[in-house]
Amino acid sequence: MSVHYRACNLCEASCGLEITVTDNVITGVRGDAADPISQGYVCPKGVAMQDLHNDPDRLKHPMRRTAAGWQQIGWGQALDEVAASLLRTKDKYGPNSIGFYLGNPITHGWGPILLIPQLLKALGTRQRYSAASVDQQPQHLLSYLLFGSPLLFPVPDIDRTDFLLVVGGNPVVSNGSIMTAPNIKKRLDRMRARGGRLVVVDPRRTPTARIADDHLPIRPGTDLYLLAAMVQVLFADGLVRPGRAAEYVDGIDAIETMVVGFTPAAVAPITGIDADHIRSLAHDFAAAPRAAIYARLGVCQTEYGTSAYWLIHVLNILTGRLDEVGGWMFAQPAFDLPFIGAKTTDLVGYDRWRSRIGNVPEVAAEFPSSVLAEEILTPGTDQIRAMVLVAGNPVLSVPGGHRMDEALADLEFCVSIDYYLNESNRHADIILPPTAVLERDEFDVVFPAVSVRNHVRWGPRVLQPAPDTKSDAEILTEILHRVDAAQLGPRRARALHAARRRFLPRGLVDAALRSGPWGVRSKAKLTLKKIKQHPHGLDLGPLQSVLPKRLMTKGKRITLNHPVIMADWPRVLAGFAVATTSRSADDLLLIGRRHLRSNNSWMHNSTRLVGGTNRCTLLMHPDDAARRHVAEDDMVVITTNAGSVEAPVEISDEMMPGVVSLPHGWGHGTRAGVGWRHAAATAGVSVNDITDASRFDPVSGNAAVTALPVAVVKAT
Ligand SMILES: Nc1nc2c(c(=O)[nH]1)N[C@H]1C(S)=C(S)[C@@H](COP(=O)(O)OP(=O)(O)OC[C@H]3O[C@@H](n4cnc5c(=O)[nH]c(N)nc54)[C@H](O)[C@@H]3O)O[C@H]1N2
Ligand SMILES: Nc1nc2c(c(=O)[nH]1)N[C@H]1C(S)=C(S)[C@@H](COP(=O)(O)OP(=O)(O)OC[C@H]3O[C@@H](n4cnc5c(=O)[nH]c(N)nc54)[C@H](O)[C@@H]3O)O[C@H]1N2
Ligand code: SF4
Ligand SMILES: [Mo]
Repeated sequence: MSVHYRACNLCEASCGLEITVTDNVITGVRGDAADPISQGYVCPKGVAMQDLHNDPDRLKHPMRRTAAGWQQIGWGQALDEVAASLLRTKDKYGPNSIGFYLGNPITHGWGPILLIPQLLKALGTRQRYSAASVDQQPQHLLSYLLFGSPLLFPVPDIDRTDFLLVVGGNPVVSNGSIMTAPNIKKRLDRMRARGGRLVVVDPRRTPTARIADDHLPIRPGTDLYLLAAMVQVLFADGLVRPGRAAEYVDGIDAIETMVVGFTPAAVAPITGIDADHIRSLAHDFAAAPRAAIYARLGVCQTEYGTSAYWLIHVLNILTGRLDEVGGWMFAQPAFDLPFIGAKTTDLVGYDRWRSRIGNVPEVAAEFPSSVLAEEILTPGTDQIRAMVLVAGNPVLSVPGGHRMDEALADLEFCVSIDYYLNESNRHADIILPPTAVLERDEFDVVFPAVSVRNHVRWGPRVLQPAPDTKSDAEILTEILHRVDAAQLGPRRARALHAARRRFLPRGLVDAALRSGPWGVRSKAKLTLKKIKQHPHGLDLGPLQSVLPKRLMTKGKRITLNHPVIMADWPRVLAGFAVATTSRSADDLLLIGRRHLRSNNSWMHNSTRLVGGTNRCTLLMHPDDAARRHVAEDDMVVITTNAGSVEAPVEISDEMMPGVVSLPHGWGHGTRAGVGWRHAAATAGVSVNDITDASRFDPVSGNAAVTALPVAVVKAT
């Protein structure tokens, strides 16, 4: 038996794990008590990581789709065919006929993060799509507009704050997002134990709301108005005190006139939160010695995601929280992704080009996934004819699932790098399965950049991979090599290939660490070798003030009244003018939810995670159920302008009346030919079969999957 220490990479919390292995089989997983950041915490998914490694449905060999079904083929042949097909498409239709869809797990692997930009560049395509545009695209855009890098995110300094306002996030269940804070519940409990206050704004009384001092149920899709009213109160009541930020933030005064009409009295009937409560919330927030507002999906996944999330920054800045202890701070990662990403890729920018369908601006070199299906299906110049799917499942994850199905089936060529045969890559021509997480060395290049405490860890391989398997990094390197050989000639390609194999990802990470903020010229003197000597990871201490030095904007200044927001504001005002205050009892708004034992669409093959309370049900308030004569577990038909699905009802007063909730990532049994057998045998439907792909924030392109109008009737 051997014992290994390794961070979990299933979610952003990145908990340290202690993994015991006998004969190359995992025999136990628990939290690593010596991990300085997670201190022994582990959630059920971390424990279930062994199921992934033991799963008989996991793909281990390249596969090719033939008329007679899937056929196992060798790596050499598979990689040759992939490169040749991509190059053939490029020759025939031009570089923009090749599309990439990058799924959420790419952020959890150093291979994809460091190599995909190179493959995109080698193929010369701008057709880049990812899960980010169903998730956090407003946050990338605002980080670029305000701080100069789409990867430079402030996080709440929760270990030192006295007041945390959470808007549209459920970190006790999601374990935190764009905020790496393992064992968040304990951190929040500690905050409350030292006299701090937790306030949650959410249409549902979530597990996070349940431990809060104050839960404000809000009508979905109206956070923008609540936040604008809080800003209005700050100006009206003389509470604007930006502190040190006044030295490098421009445009604060201009905001007063923007929010002048958003009085608490005007927004109360729209949001469902009464005016006095809004006013006292603004006052309490401003008065707290240390405070931060944090927001996630409930704010981003709306038609006003960018302007709404901008108000999160505005509130933090106007009350002097930016870059202050206990406030809205920046991590300083040893591998400085916000800086390196800004300097070495084309991510820094906005609206440099637009999508062919919908004319939507690129954000950090990406188009919205909501238009991907139409980009594939609509004839014309730059129509996508080949797709590269990496660690993604857009059929279940992107609005308009049926149309995505049609689109992927219509391609001339599709390759997927994934170790499951999922709802999306069942349409692929070739699937290249990488080794799973514990079979590869790993260094987290992403999440220390959004950590609530600075840290760094090395993740050594825990299990020996089966012979003749490849990691994501090796697969991408091999495809690149073949593309280079065809485009640059064998000699240059060989030289590049040799350099990449020597340097990527390990050498690059070591070089970045040495020259980085904690590198050889700093007191920490970090190198990869030194980090490897600390199997539990290295604590680099609490967050430090870094502004204005760390800003990557021109002149290191923040333009708070940014022209992009000013240009969107007339739309915001127009929406406010027609925002409905009167609603019929038949109207319902649909929101999503996550379960502690879920992981988007892809851990439903683990028997220990699925079942019990982790089911695909429609949560509904008792009054709404009674009005529809619906009882617990009755099947109901849920209908939107895009279609209908059926699910059993779960009645609970944790829902706000008029709001229902259906989780995403389910419905594996509704499509033929998926490879995860337990998942396919599990009941459920895909909410993205009824979400509306035409509903997105036009500024960032982020899908508006929350606050979706639905009708619910008892199934006959
Ligand atoms: N309606 C609605 N839709 C949503 C959301 C919502 O709240 N509501 N949430 C959105 C959000 S936030 C996200 S992030 C997306 C997620 O959307 P996606 O990223 O498209 O989907 P996932 O379910 O994460 O699927 C991940 C795939 O990656 C594979 N995989 C896992 N690990 C690895 C690896 O190391 N290497 C490789 N090559 N493959 C791997 C898995 O087998 C799986 O097939 O869904 C979005 N869709
Ligand atoms: N267990 C588990 N953890 C996960 C994941 C998972 O699938 N399962 N997925 C990971 C991923 S990819 C991500 S992006 C993160 C997401 O992290 P979070 O954003 O914390 O996750 P959600 O549970 O989607 O939280 C969104 C909250 O917004 C609320 N909400 C919906 N609409 C509105 C609205 O209009 N206004 C307001 N104020 N609130 C609203 C919902 O009720 C929900 O509680 O979680 C990550 N962690
Ligand atoms: S919270 Fe769970 S899934 Fe997330 S990193 Fe920790 S153990 Fe893994
Ligand atoms: Mo996400």
